[in-house]
Parts: sequence; structure tokens; C-alpha cells
Amino acid sequence: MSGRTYCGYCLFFLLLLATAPGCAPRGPSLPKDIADTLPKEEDFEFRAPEGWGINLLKDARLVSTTAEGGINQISRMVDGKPATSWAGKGYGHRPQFTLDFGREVEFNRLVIYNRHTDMRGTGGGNNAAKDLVISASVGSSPDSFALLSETTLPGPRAQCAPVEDKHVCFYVDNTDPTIIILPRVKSRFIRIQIASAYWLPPAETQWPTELSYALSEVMAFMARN
Ligand SMILES: [Ca+2]
Repeated sequence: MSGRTYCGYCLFFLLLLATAPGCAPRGPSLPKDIADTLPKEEDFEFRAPEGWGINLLKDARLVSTTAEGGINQISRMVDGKPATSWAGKGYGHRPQFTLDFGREVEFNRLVIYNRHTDMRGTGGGNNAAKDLVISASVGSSPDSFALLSETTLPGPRAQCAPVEDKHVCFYVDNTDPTIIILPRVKSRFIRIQIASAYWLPPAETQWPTELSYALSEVMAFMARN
């Protein structure tokens, strides 16, 4: 396939994506000149400020989950790499993840990345986590949890760019994390529930069983300054 033919093929789908999101395929390749402007994996790196110590959630053990898909990839949301993501289907069931720090720890900062891994055009939205409900155990109790935060994460930014004489539309992930400041918490377990993602009504109507959630990273720190 020649480069020109390939670009024409891409453009065909991209135009569908931009103009008729209800018919858009998922994740078509972007032309290289646009792809080159998107954030790279190395742009998703969190450098903890001095005095924050280590990421206490890195490689935390999954205790239980209500997720309906991507079970084997859940470790990606606590692997210490903001660029890697968990994604699972079953949109609407609000998956919950209970993680074990391994011991009782103190923390007062949560750092969250929410890249998207699936989309239905800028008219249909994407699967980046939107609303989170976060709880922590009361001390080391595996049965007693207290609410820490209900937060709405900023979503990937919709952007359009000219390609030949048309515009193509896509999403650009945030490279900056959401940082949640908490009173000092002393817990062994943390529970994260994804209450919604950045899907829009056209996609929710047309693909109710195909839509998914994605969450890239949750980190916990104890800031001592
Ligand atoms: Ca990750």
C-alpha cells in the first residue's frame, strides 16, 4: 500500500470520526504530523516534590474488585508508571478496586492520571475515568472504610486540526496529574471506585455494552512539608 493510499484511508476514517461520531471506528491512526504533536510516554512522569517520600501505592496488592473486564491489567493503575493504564469493559457498573498497602501507612496526597484508551470521536467521548469515589480503611480493618474524596478528574482535551482541506478531531491526554490534598490518613487499605468516564450520550446510546473505563495511575504520598 502506498503512503498516499494509506493517508487517504486514514483520512476517510478520520473524517468519519470528525463529522459523524456515531459511525466512527475506535482509535484510528492519526496522520504522523498530528501524532507527533501528541504527548509521548516520557511526558507522563511524576516527580514527587522534596519531602513527599516514596509512592506508597506502587505495586500495591489487589484485594478485591468488582471490575468486569481487564482483570489481569489492574496492576497497571498502581505500577508507578503514569503512561500505562488499566481498561475494562462493562460501562455503567462503576467498578471498585480495593488495594492493600501491605502495612498500615500514613498519607496525605493522592496523585492521579487518567489517560484514555478508547474513544468514539469527539462527539461520542472517551473512556478516561471522570468521577472517582475514594475511601480508606479505618486503620488496618479490612471491613471498615471511611470516605476520603469524591472528585471529578479533568478529562482529555478535544482538539481539531486541519488535514488537507478538512479538520480531524481527536483527544489529547492531560500530562499533568490531578493532585488531591487530604488530611493525614492512617490506613492499610484503599478503595477506589470509578463512578463514570468521559463517554457522551451518543456513544452511551449506541454502544452501551462496548464502552469501557480507563484509569492510568493512582499514587499516594506523605508530604511532610
Ligand atoms: Ca500505570
